[in-house]
Amino acid sequence: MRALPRLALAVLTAAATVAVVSATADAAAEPTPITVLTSDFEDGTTQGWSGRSAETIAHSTAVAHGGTGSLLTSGRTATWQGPSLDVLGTFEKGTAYTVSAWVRMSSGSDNARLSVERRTGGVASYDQVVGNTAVTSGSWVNLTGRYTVATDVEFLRVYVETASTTGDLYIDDVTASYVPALPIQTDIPAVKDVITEFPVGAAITGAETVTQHGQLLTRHFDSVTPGNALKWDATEPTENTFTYAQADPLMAFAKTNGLAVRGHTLVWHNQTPSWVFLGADGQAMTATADDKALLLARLENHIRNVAAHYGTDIGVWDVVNEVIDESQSDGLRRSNWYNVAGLDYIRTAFRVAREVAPHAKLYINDYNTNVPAKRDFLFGLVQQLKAEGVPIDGVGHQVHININWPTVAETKAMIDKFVPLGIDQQVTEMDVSIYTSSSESFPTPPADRLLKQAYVYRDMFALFRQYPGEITSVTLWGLADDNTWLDTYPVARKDAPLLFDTTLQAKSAYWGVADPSKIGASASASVSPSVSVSPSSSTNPGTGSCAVTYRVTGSWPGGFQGDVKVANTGTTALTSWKLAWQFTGGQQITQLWGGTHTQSGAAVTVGNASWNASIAAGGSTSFGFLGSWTGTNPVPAAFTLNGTACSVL
Ligand code: 9MR
Repeated sequence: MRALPRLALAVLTAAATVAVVSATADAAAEPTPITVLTSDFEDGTTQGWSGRSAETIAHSTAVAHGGTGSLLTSGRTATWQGPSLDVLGTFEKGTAYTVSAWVRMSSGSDNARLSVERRTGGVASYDQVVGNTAVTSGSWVNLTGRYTVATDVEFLRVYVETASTTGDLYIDDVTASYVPALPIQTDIPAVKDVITEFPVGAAITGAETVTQHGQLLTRHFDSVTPGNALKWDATEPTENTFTYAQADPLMAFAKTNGLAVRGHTLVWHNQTPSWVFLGADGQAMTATADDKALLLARLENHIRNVAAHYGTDIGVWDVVNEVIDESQSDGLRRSNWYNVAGLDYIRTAFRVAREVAPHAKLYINDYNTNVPAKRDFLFGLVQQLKAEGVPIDGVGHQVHININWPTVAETKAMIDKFVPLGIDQQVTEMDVSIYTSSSESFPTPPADRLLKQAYVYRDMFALFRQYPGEITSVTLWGLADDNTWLDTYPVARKDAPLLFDTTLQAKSAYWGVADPSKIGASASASVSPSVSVSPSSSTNPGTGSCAVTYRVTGSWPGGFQGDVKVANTGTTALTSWKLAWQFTGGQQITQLWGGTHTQSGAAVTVGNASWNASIAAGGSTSFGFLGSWTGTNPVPAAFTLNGTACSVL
């Protein structure tokens, strides 16, 4: 691997409480990162790495991922022991770092993890940057994930550990880098101001509460759902030991900023520690009376503690999550919960939640509720339980969808189905994948997919707004495309399912929600939209003065990414625009979004897309592009907008 410059980090923000982790598969899809840490072990030293305990850390030339050197850890006596590096002075609070390490066993095989230990006030927390990944002695395996320190810390170390064995392991070519965040746009409407029929929310981790992310969140959203922090594994990792280290800072942020909170989730088959399902004899529970009684007692204890801890601060609870499986003849998921306790786990969960949180709306939440078979099983279950007196207040539709699926009509049928039950409905986890199959993968979201996605958001929100009496909130499963679970599910690839892009700027999807007139009067989402509209060639009477900001946001051998902001500094609105410049280094645009382009030799002309044709006086718009270059990549010196020279910022 080529050596990367070691850059000193200017500022360490001294505070932190929660660190946030999310795996990403494709950091390369982002603009060029700034590298803050490189350990290539090519200088014969351990480059500051040490053990976490008494294990031995040594430079090695036995194997290497790149060059001739690597780092060997031997003498491990526990799986959590491994090579670790102090990053307290390197990682800045609120910045999302992509951390990458190559790992290899000396012999045998295991699963390796990339983790971070952080301490606040002397209390240690352990965050997983990359989860268990199979490693062997035969080849190097890359672990890459994203990590944001979101609260104050006095200790911060990144380390590699294993899942089961204590064999010797090598690491090499460890890097950490970040993409500088852009300021959020303050000249666009707030989603929460546009959508007045119901509150609009976003799922968050600590990373969404700091710096520009926190600003974007509070500017556009009415409510938040902690994406993982309230789940069982986070709140009761061992029996009757309750920890709120992840959730408390998020709750405090919500309170300070007047955000409502959806509590997610009290009962689920995932992210539930294995001890929950072990009987008194330490064996896996079965459907015996004793095991059932113990399981329901644990469930009751869990809900009493977690729901009581937050009291009235949580106005809605997803009491049970994903209990339907339409492939079963009775439609009920064969989870450990069901296998041991039958439907009584659902009855108990709602009864106890109502007792502890009588103010809260209690929800049954599920995905694919648009699928008729699943929808109908869910309907039947809610109907039955309500008839029994189980206090279910609402049905949560997750709405994890994609640009081609489902149709608006099927989604409407989903909502209509539950109306006769007289219960509330909420959209709880909406996102719109740009992919339509597991075999697709794009390094950069293609413009036509993003436009189609915008139409889906437009049409789905238009539908939801037709049900102001039934739909009582809509939550998106994330804030911006830099942090989405879809980057690793169903396969590792960069997805872009939300309203804001990886640099927190509004996408066409945002305009689909906030002002659909900006994305053109397309056909409905189920029909392929035209990608863009050629700019008008007529002269624009409104042309006045203009200012252009041209920025290279990423650069790599042979390629680069650019962002161009066009500001109308005149006094008259533009109704269409055409920006022209000369590339003097032989650069060639290969793909452009937010406009249409032509290039003839050095001469580039970019016209507006259909949705950003008008630029108000004092307003601005932006477009981005990918280009190729060789030799040098000089920034264009001059631009004209509709034929008039602009100032260059
Ligand atoms: O967003 C969550 C992700 O960070 C977790 O890794 C994942 C693991 O279970 O759970 C994700 O959230 C899920 C939610 O709790 C329930 N519906 C599906 C969501 C996406 O998987």
